[in-house]
Amino acid sequence: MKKVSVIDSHTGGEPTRIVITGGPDLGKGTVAERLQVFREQHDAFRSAVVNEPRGSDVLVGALLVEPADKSCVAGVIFFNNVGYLGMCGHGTIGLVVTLAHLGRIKPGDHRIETCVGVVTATLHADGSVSVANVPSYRAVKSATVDVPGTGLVTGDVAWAGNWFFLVSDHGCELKLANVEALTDLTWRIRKAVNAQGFPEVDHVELFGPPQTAGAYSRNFVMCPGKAYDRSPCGTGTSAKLACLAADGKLLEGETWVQESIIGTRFSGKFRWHNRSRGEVLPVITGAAHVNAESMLLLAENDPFCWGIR
Ligand code: PYC
Repeated sequence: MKKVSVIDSHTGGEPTRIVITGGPDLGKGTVAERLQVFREQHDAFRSAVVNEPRGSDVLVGALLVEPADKSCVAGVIFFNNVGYLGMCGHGTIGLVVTLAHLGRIKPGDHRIETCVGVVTATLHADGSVSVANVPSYRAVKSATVDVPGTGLVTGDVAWAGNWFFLVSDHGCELKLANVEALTDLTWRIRKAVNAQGFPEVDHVELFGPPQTAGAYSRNFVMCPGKAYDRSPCGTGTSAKLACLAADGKLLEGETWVQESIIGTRFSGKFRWHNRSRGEVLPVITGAAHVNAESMLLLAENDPFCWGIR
């Protein structure tokens, strides 16, 4: 029987399960190199942690690893029901709150090595967390794709630690009662985008008017495993900032308040990283709450030990 200790948290309603002990040995190297070993040799472990019957499609997992960059407090590999994430904003906020819960960090700045680069997280005295994400940019403005059952849909393609297709002109109301229709639409958009030359796009993000005072916009974010993000999505909000910056609709240092489909919020700002290349450094702020400390038991005689896959 293998034992795996995990701490669960949620960030604006979106869950993160962090593997504290009992994870696979991924050898030495950078977090990006260890991701390769995880993916090629231990993918069943990913499924065991996040998939049913221990987890659910919405759960994002995070494996703590030794950082190769010794200026970092931790290395982390994020994963979900179908694979691996480059970066995860809500998950990084959950990680920082979890490390504070364990007494491993105090308020202040903490560098974290991810698969796509080092991010800096600031744990504030009030428990909220800001994450300075990897350089982010819009790769394509106004790409039009033909979506079966819908017709032409136009959106921007942006990188912010994951690849996003961002759509404002979709004609749907972004409310929880529409989740099934929104899931269906974004899933068809994702397929169409990937079939028409943007194979790297893993998340589709719809935008609409906010429903609470003080927010600037509401979003619905479809993740690669067909679960929608309950939070406003840290990398998705970073992608939005990159597009707003590229359009001159948000200036360096100005605040953007992004509301999720369930009404939770992140605030975001950016500073230019390389203006001529359109690259920004987004900073996303939100809060997370630890809600479980558990021991997962992996017994080989359990037919679903490695998850339902
Ligand atoms: O917050 O970046 C994020 C994220 C990605 C997928 C789910 N959440």
